Amino acid sequence: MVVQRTLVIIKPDGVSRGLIGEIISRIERKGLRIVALKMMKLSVKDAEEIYAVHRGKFFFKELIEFMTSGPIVAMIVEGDEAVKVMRIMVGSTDGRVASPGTIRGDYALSPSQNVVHASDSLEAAEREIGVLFREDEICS
Ligand code: 3AN
Repeated sequence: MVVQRTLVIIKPDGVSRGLIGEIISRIERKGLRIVALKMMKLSVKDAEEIYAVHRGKFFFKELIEFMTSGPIVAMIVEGDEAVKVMRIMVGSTDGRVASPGTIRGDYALSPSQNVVHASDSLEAAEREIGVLFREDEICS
C-alpha cells in the first residue's frame, strides 16, 4: 500500500451548482479519507501558483478569472495511491468527452468549467497542498 495525499478543489461551478455534497460523497464512498477541508475564495496569486505550469497558454487568463470568480472548496484527500485514484474518479479534462461514471463525465459539459481539480502527480500534489494549507490545518 502506498498512502499518498492529493489536493482536490471543487471549482466555482461545482460550488454554485450545489455539487459539494455529491463530490465529497463520492470521495468518501471510494474509501479515501479527507484530512483537511475548507471553503474559500482563491486569490489571483494562489490560483496562478496552482496553475503555474499553464502560464502562457491561451486559456490561462480565462482559467485564473474562472477559478477566482466565486468560492471553492479545497481539500486534502488521503489514501492508497490517492493521486492516481482521484484522477481516475475525476475523468478527462474536457467534460464533453469525459467517461460517464467520472465526476466530469457525469457533471461537466465544458473543457474549462469542469467542476473539479485534482493534482496530476505526487510532486504537484505536494506543491499545491503547500499553496493552500498550513501544516496545522491537516488532521492526520
Ligand atoms: P486537468 O484539470 O484535467 O489536469 P489541465 O491541468 O490540463 O487539466 O488544465 C487545467 C485546467 O485548465 C482545466 N481543469 C481546465 O479548467 C483548464 N483548461 C485546460 N485545457 C483547456 C482548454 N483547452 N480550454 C479551456 N480551458 C482549459
